[in-house]
Amino acid sequence: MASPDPAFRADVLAGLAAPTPAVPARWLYDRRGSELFEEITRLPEYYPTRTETALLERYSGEIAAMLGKGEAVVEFGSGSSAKTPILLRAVHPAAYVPIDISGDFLRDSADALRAEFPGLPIHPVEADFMGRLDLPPEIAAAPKLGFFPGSTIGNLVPRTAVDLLRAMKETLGEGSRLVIGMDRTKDVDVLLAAYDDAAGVTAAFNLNLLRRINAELEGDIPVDAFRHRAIWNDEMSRIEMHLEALRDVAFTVSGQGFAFAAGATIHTENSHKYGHRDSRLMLRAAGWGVLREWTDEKQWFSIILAEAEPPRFAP
Ligand code: AVJ
Repeated sequence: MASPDPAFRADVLAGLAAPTPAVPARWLYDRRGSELFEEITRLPEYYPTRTETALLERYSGEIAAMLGKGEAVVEFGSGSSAKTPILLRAVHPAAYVPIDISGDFLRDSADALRAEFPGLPIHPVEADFMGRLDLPPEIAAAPKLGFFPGSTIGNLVPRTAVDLLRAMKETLGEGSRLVIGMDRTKDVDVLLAAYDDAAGVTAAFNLNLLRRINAELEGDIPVDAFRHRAIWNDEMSRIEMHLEALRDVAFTVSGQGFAFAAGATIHTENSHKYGHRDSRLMLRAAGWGVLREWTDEKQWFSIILAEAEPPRFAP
């Protein structure tokens, strides 16, 4: 068994005891969780991945045409992204810098890209990109293009999203550009289906958190006493994933006792959805000016090209 991660334990124990029980979404993505998420991206109901991929295939030439030569592409949370090659083929960058907190993921995806793009210098950075970080000295002189696809920004509440966007600006520097994917507000039925699919893959993804707690934190949570719920929170403009107790249930995690009444929930993930003006406002709040936005026919997803604005006097 994997040795217990103290941060995981601290988040789970504090989160389950909180007045509104919640566990940070990043703990959903262990090996099994990441596999299940990959499966989610192929579901008929889950439109974001295929919509964004189609947008990149269609418009990465236009994106490239708006950039200079010799860009260093810096990808935040590169994971096992299939979208990266689409951008790299169009942009012909001078270097590629994948940043990820998981060294294993990082090395695997860097190896795959080295095979596909021989001659492209790749400088992986194993780091948490939530704060400002130092880029490899090899790309110091190159203009920077940040890449943050997948609507990953949607996981964060706006306050944290703005912190992250500002940190990205500090990492990349003034005058840099950013290509970011953001999921749009849309018909609630479409959203709910995407986060509560008929095959039950999203349910398995959510419930996997309880299995992970049991396995890694000496828990005895009866997993079958919980069910997956996807809720549209209109006030916050987000889909919320919860685990809802089906009956009164008591359990322990790392020796600490918890009780949930039937109907009580553990909040496990947010997926914020942004309107056209919402995304611009959030980017501007972090110092990014929008240069252009591309969306699909249904306006379900958008790809935005932004530029890090210099500090300036304004009325
Ligand atoms: C990885 C955060 C982009 O919010 O759509 C998908 C995660 N959770 N189905 C999203 C997710 C359940 C996904 N992101």
